[in-house]
Amino acid sequence: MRDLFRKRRMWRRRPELKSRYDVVIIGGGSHGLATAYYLRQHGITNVAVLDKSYIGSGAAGRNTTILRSNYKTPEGARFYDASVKLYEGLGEDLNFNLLFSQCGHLTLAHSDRAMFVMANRAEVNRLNGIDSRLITPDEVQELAPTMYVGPDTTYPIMGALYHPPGGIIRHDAVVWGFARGVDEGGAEIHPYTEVQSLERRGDRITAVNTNRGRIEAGTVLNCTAGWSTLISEMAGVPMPITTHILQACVTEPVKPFLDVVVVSSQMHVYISQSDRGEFVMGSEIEPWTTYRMQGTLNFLQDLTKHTLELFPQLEHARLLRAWAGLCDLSPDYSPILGKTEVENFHVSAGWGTYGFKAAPIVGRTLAELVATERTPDLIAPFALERFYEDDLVSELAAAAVSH
Ligand code: PYC
Repeated sequence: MRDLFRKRRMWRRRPELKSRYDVVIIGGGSHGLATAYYLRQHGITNVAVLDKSYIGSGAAGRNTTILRSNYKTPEGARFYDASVKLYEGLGEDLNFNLLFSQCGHLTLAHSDRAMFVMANRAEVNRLNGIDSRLITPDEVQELAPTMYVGPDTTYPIMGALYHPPGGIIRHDAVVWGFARGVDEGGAEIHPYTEVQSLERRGDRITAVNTNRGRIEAGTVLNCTAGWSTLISEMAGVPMPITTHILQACVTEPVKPFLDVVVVSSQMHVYISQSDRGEFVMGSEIEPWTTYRMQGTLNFLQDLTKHTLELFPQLEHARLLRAWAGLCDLSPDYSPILGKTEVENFHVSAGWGTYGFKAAPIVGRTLAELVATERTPDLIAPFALERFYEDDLVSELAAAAVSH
């Protein structure tokens, strides 16, 4: 039968799995693909990236595209700063237009307590060389002249944490750019390949069983975000993670009138305007644990109510689509990254609502870990062991939402 597909699109179709790879990466989202991409820099190319669905179908395709590094802990701020810096050069690296717009990021403060927390974050950020400062309501208005900042609102604006390098990027371009780079480098991308079990002998994973056959593996990486606990269970590595849904939605395109990312953790919203003119808006995680990615009416009601308080101009804008994604939340809201008690099974998990921002630096550091068998300093604080040693990295209250 004639092949209906061009021989080569962004990445090649790989009809069969080999019987063995040096590295098997479970999860074909931004983290898994980035890791495969950077492994090539260490000369490791006998690599398979497996995804149970299409590439970028999980958290990489369900976020609100925001990048920033204005975290609360020095460990978090340094780590995400390295990620933003990699993102700054990523379009050129991948030779792929990622539409990265460093339009700036505003976290609104509506109370004395919030002002105190923002001042604290600004200090931590600046001590780590990150451009981040507290600004007044007048400056907020200057940066977002179309936003309603009047006093007669439920949540008057007392100031904001302003983070100029923050912004938005085209999320699916990040996935496609990494995937094309992975393919060019010789690694294999296998969508629709679901991991069903892992074979473990002693302290090592020896094979990965999929719906398309059995693969022997030198190293196995779990980069599956919302499903990370299920894959880790297969390795006999329990994870202190709960899984929740996070919802977002987008309006029809309207004329450009917002050129900064606006976040309010008290109003539970983060809002930006895409290059196409759509307003992209997201909210809180839902408090219950679930894998059911179904949207709720409460979400739409609360989100649109608060968005209209800030942008009454959107009163007649129609919503085009809404979606939900899975968030794997760790107890201290920092990621769980690197080695586990199983020698050749490493994880990128526990990202909560922060995962997409971290993709390039996760890829680079995990690739280094695989190649050298040493944990890079930047990710050492995020080891799974911290929960056994009581050495937490609390990013509580540093999200765009109120967790
Ligand atoms: O923490 O920047 C953030 C974020 C964006 C969307 C959800 N969380």
